Amino acid sequence: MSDEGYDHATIERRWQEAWDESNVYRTPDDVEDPTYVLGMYPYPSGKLHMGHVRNYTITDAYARYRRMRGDEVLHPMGWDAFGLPAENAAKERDTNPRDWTFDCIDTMRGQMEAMGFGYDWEREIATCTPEYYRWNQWLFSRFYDEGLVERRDAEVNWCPHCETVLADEQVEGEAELCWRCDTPVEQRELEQWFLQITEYADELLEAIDELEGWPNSVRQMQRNWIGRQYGTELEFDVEGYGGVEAFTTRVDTIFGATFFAIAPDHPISEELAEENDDIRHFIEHEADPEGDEPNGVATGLTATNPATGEEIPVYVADFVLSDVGTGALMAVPGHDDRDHAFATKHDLPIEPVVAPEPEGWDGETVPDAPDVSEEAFTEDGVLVNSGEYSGLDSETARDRLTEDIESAEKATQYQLRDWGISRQRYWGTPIPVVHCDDCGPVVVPEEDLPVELPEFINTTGNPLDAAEEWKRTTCPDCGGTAARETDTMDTFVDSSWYFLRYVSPDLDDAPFDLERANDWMPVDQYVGGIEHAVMHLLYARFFTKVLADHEGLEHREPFTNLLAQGMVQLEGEKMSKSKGNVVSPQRIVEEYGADTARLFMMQAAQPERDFDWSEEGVRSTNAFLGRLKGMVDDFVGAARGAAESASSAELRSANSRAAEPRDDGDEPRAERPDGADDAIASYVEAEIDATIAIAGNEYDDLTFNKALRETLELARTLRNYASHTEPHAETFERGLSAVVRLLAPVAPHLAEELYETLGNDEFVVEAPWPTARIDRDSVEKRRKLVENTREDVRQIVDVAGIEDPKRIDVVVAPEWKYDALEIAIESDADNLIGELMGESHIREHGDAAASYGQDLQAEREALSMTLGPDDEHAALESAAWLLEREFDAPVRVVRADAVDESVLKNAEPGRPAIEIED
Ligand code: ANZ
Ligand code: ZN
Repeated sequence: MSDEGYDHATIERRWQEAWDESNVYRTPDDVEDPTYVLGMYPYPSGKLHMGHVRNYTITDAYARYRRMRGDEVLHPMGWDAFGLPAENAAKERDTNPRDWTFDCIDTMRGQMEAMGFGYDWEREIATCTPEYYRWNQWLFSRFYDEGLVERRDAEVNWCPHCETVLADEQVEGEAELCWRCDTPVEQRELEQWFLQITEYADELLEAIDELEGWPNSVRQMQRNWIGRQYGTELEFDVEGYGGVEAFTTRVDTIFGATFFAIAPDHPISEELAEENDDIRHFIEHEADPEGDEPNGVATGLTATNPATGEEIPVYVADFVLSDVGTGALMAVPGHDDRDHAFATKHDLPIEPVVAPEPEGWDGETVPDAPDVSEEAFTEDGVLVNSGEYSGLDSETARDRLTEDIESAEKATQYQLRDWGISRQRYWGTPIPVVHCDDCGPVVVPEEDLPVELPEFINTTGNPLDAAEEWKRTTCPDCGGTAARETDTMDTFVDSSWYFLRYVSPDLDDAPFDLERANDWMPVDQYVGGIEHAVMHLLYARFFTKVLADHEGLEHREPFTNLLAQGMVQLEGEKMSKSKGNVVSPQRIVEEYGADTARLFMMQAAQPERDFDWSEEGVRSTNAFLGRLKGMVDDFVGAARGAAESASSAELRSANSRAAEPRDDGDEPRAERPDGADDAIASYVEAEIDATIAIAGNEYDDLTFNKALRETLELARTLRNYASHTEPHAETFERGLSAVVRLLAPVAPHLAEELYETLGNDEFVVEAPWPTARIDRDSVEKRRKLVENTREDVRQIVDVAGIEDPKRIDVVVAPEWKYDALEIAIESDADNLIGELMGESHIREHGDAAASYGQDLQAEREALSMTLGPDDEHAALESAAWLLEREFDAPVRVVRADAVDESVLKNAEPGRPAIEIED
């Protein structure tokens, strides 16, 4: 421990026990619509890392803040407890995933408690318990009943290392690596279970517009992921196959379609491959949909262009994807880059049929065709070489052609695919299906749920496949022999509704209490990593919509506000085990305490930003907390000593008032002692108000770093105050109490300790948030006024070369100028001066009024309201001592009526006149 540190271990343990005993974080079931604050639940890997600590400090600080503001708060925690690593760990350690997982959970729960996170542990959930996952199964069967589940053969991403199917989203980068183990992913054909999220594509897309509490980046990522496109579906006649459907967004280019292309796994390609060796070879060995170059092979067939009647060759090409559109396209090399590359390679014609719209185009003349031999022209423009359609703009041409071509219809395409949830792994929710020899796949009836996992078997393949006895069952429909489905669910199913389970974690006849969920949902503030921007958040939105449509949930979106927290880095790099640059939260907590770790993190950067871990920063945060404790201890010690010996009325009141919790709202302004200290005390009072006003605002926005900057600044002001003069006890105590409470959401243990030291006998977590006697806007105006005034004095002293000022007068502008300013801001009259002169109390100031009016007119766009003359006077008065100290001269703050007009000329609202006596 450093010299400046404090006994954090004792203090933190003490308050954790006290909170625990009083159950302060409990949210009773009968509470009405609590503020629901939620951090994305962790995978129980066994150790809390800094990313977790940051995530959960943000949610915890916000939850505590809302509590102090008087809200009921719901702040639960649980475990995303299924998943591959447990299975791998169990194999390595010769144990089973369940024991390993619960060991990890116990360790991590302990670490969370050591961090002082205030959770309602009675609502804890772990998704790997049958009590939880039975509801995954129940939801699966409800989705099935509603026609939202499908089983089909599908090409799947297969990780040969993990021996499992991966969702598209779990395949990373150009190199297509498994997100868990970085092994290159292969393709396999398997029977898979799908949840039909595409049924909700439109709503999932359109409702994004209303998610105003979400970061724009996440909203855009979801839009892109859904990828809705409007286009046209139309048929090309292929000899021997009849009309083959193609999808295009650019039917306006149809006159330039010089070949037709189908996907390698298009039914026609597969049929052709049976007889044609070249095609089979291409499909099996050459086709590479992810390759940089488009590859393909001619089929020898031709297709008829429905617009021109022309015969064009048909190719099997790997850049045509079977699950996009119809798996077939008309290729227009003149206007599409991939088609251009392909045509160049295969020596196919490249025709220009759209020209850039000429400048000042009359809407009719057909422009010259562009040269597309080297490069495609890919934008909209004006049609050329397109028969009767030449001279139309692209958009009009698309409408016309879609109408005129017989087989053409408007069509919408999505990038979004149905969600394949089958995983060939053990440690997940068994998909509640049995395969009957006679009936085929049958969903397990509700009364037979849960389908519990059998004991773990350590094998190389899927342990469920090896659990022979478990697999053998009877068909719920016909009673015949049947085998259980051995696939388990993608763990994203678990996290798609866990936020609903917290509402009623022990309920055993439904996944969640509907009435309470309707009252408590949606989550008011959700916090988690940006890596979940697409999958988790989209799936959770999907589930919420299905539950709204079929289970009576009255909310269609799960998360009102979302914060995507940035990364904790070390020397500019993400902390990660593989890079070996991990700072252990446990060590930091042991060495400096949880409060230091929390405060350092929240102070270091805005929650959304990445930031660099700094041991230096941690130490100085720790030193700050130590000094704060010293300051509170000293103050209370001195107050007690003074009260005992001298029974000073003022100090006695400081102590007795502190003994009972109070509401700052009706707190009397501290009586000021006489003399020079008077002004300083009132300045400090104003700073206390300013800090409370700003910090509260920043906490509302979750910009903890800014709230804390202000709070730490106030602590510094108090320390300076105490070293500069004998502080006015009541002011000083109010300041300390404010600092302690403003810090409480972030450094809760020390805040409890100090709040107690200050004589309170309630928990600071349940204390009222301090109230300011001024709003933030006024604070900022006041600060600006004081700053500008100090700067002006410096300038004058400098420019006039005054070495030793004898006296400084600060002259507040006359009231009529404030009125004139207000009129100038509010008026939209062209003739502002005329309007001002229409006011007799302004007009009576003659030339001065005219000249000020001209100033206002000149700056009219940039004007903003200042404080009123009385507030400006008070603000300057309370800051006068700052000037006195800086220039070592007496300072007078003077009202306009006390000086003559010549001095007043320079005094404006927000900018007092300054007179310096040399
Ligand atoms: C003709 C055309 C002309 C196209 C043109 C584009 C430009 P993007 O590119 O995102 O707008 N397409 C259709 N089905 C496809 C499939 N199964 N696999 C790969 N590509 C396919 O997507 C729409 C375009 O992608 C479609 O419009 C089609 O090419 C191609 F100057 O048709 B277009
Ligand atoms: Zn059967």
